[in-house]
Amino acid sequence: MSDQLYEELKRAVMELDTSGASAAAKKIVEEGGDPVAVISRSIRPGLEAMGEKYATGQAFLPELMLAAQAAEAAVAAIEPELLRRGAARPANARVLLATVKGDIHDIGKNIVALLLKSAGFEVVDMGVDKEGSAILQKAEEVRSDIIGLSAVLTTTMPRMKEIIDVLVESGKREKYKVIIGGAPVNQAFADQIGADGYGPDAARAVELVRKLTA
Ligand code: B1M
Repeated sequence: MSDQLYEELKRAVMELDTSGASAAAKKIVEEGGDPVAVISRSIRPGLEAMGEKYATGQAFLPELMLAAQAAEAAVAAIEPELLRRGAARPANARVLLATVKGDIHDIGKNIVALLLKSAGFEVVDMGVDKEGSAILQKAEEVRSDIIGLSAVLTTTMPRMKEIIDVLVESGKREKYKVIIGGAPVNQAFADQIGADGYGPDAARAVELVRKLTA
């Protein structure tokens, strides 16, 4: 697999080219490329570069939205291959995922959901902008083993701590493993708020879930 196709996909995301991004992603997997590398080598760097342009005033919100659409089209193009790879594996634990209240970023969380499913886990994805109380209610309802929280804004990181605090106060902390992720989150923050783990990217989030449910 040539590096050129990964570059082409990254460029398509940065050029807000939805059909080009979809076509490049599809081509990579058709030519035997690793769908996980599509995320780490093309989609994430492409969006990060757009975020940098946004932060420095070289791109504006509409462009971010279009880049997100191009990224989503690329993810959709690799989804069948990712799920096919995991199809033979049985589900061995249930993971509840949500982006916390005040945050509508979901591309990273959706990739985590996809990779978890591909690894054989059952995923209940609540979506974005979710209140802690709703997340905890859902965890009870679906009897999840893991609660996975995503936050991409620095301003929404404190919602993660609030959720863990409620678990502690209600005597339910031992019932669930709580994992966190998202660009501004790190291991030190996970330790500080008492999370059971932190996933720097989707592939390592899957490893973490495997370890916690072994
Ligand atoms: Co927004 N945005 N955005 N945005 N956006 C960022 C996050 C920002 C860093 C851009 C910048 O300024 N450089 C900045 C935040 C600054 C800060 O927090 N200090 C920002 C801002 C400011 C905003 C708005 C406030 C802009 C505005 O309205 N003025 C607004 C906020 C809306 C809200 O949430 N309330 C906003 C809106 C948007 C869009 C809607 C346009 C769009 C989101 C579309 C969508 O998600 N459907 C968007 C986008 C696309 C971005 C950037 C460019 C890309 C985010 C992304 O998808 N990355 C982002 C810049 C950046 O990240 N550098 C930016 C790719 C994705 C694959 O990576 O999400 O990190 P990531 O996920 C990774 C890992 O983190 C990990 O695995 C994933 C895959 O490897 N991971 C987990 C994620 N969740 C996990 C959970 C786990 C484990 C691992 O366990 C449960």
